[in-house]
Amino acid sequence: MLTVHHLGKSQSERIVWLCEELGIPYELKRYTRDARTMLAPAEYKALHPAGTAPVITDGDLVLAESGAIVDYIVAKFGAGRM
Ligand SMILES: N[C@@H](CCC(=O)N[C@@H](CS)C(=O)NCC(=O)O)C(=O)O
Repeated sequence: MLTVHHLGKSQSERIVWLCEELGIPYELKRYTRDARTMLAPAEYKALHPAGTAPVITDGDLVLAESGAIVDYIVAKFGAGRM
């Protein structure tokens, strides 16, 4: 199952939008920024060495960088629609 690790107020909004537009099955896991520092929680930073949002997981795959994530999702789930 594709999981979108969604950090509020970040570029991961793009990935949620793409999944909704394609109508694909995915799990949304939400993470909240620290209310004072606005930084991502340590749990989020630990997902990928880049420590940035967005991140997706799909089986054993852990992928960062929004452009790479868009390419991956469109290639796997786009069915030639884009
Ligand atoms: N080039 C990266 C940039 C990712 C990036 O800088 N994300 C920001 C949020 S928009 C981030 O995670 N910053 C660290 C933080 O907010 O704690 C991408 O497109 O995915």
